[in-house]
Amino acid sequence: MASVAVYPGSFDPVTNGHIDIIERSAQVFNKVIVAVLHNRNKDPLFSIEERVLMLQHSVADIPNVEIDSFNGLLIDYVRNKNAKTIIRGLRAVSDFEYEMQAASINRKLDPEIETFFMMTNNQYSYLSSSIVKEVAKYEANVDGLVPEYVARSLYEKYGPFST
Ligand code: COD
Repeated sequence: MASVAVYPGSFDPVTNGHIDIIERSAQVFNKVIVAVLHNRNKDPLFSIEERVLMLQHSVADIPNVEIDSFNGLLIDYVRNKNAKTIIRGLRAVSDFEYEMQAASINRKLDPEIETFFMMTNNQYSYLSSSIVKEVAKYEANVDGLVPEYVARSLYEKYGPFST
């Protein structure tokens, strides 16, 4: 049976930390679906279409990765995709509390679906979408933090990088 895993997130925008998790999980699972949450309550910088497009550009060379978006409960989406695994990345202890809560509620909702945690690559342990937006907002250089296409998209939102 082919193993299908879902890597869910906001990806506002996708960073090199996310890309690292996607690349490594694509080596473990037959298929990885990166699922972008269409969250109407939050106020994202990038629209759902922009976030999906940035991901598509960034992982176009990995054949077993698919980009999608979802609404509602993650567990329903995962079940509908016939996936058995949710992938999450862990950076620091501060991630643990939220991740444990989420994994526990998802397990309660469907005990057949497991959450797999992947430790961040040390070089990306400080990296988050929020940090990247903060840096870009003040027109500092985001090279090495995000894929090239994402850097260009940030440039379009915030203006040229001056450092
Ligand atoms: N290195 C490694 N991993 C990283 C890095 C990095 N530098 N940066 C981020 N990550 C990991 C995060 O820890 C996370 O696992 C993943 O990448 C995505 O991160 P974000 O910030 O883009 O996405 P989140 O954490 O905001 O996504 C939250 C969900 C959308 C998954 C969650 O809110 C959800 O499932 N919502 C649907 C409603 C639901 O089902 N709720 C119940 C369960 S919480």
